[in-house]
Amino acid sequence: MSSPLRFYYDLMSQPSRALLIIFRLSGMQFEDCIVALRNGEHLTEEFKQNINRFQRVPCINDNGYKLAESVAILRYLSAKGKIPEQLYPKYFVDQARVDEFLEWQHITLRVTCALYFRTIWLEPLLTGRTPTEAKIETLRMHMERNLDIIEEVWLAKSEFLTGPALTVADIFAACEIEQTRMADYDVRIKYPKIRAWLKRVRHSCNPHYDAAHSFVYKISGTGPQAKL
Ligand SMILES: N[C@@H](CCC(=O)N[C@@H](CS)C(=O)NCC(=O)O)C(=O)O
Repeated sequence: MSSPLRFYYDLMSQPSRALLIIFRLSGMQFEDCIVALRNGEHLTEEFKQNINRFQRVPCINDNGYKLAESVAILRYLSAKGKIPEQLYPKYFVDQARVDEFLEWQHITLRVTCALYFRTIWLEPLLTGRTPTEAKIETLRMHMERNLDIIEEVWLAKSEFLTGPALTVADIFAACEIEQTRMADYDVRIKYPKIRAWLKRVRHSCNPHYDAAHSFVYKISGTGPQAKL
């Protein structure tokens, strides 16, 4: 007998939130397996042996089949018919456009937003050391190089990143950008198109978007409605 898909995640993790929102929008059945990264629950030998050999989240266990990497998980579940094609197109041309974004974002938007968050919020918490102003400035510049590309290239001609409607590309990107709120970065100040697009993404994904970002809102002290 098959058991429901187990989904391991932490709401502090950007790709975890993206998959959670996608799963909820897809109406998928799954078992919530929350992993508290802050308590090092992923660092145990048991987690490594039985859940994810890379000791990261998100990851899944689909009736004994273990898989890590958010984009691989998305493609696997799409191939199984679990993700609606409005979110991840089946037609190869449209799918390639979404894939283009997913491949682009990993080493650009994700790396630089995550590094900004880690250095300004997470590392001081873990080590007690705060980064220098010069370091913050360099990280901000690197991150903004990619935010510029979102504003000027991806959002140049369309309401959403890869066309006129929401896809998983928007959800992955929004979750990365929302993470920077916790490092007191407000993307809305410099980027009017990103600001309007984030509102559209949130609106298209709610109530799941706000639920997935509950910790981000709480820690940053800035709800989605916060004024500049
Ligand atoms: N490329 C992976 C990234 C996974 C990842 O970096 N997960 C982080 C949380 S966002 C994690 O589990 N970190 C735990 C650690 O590094 O100890 C994906 O897209 O799933």
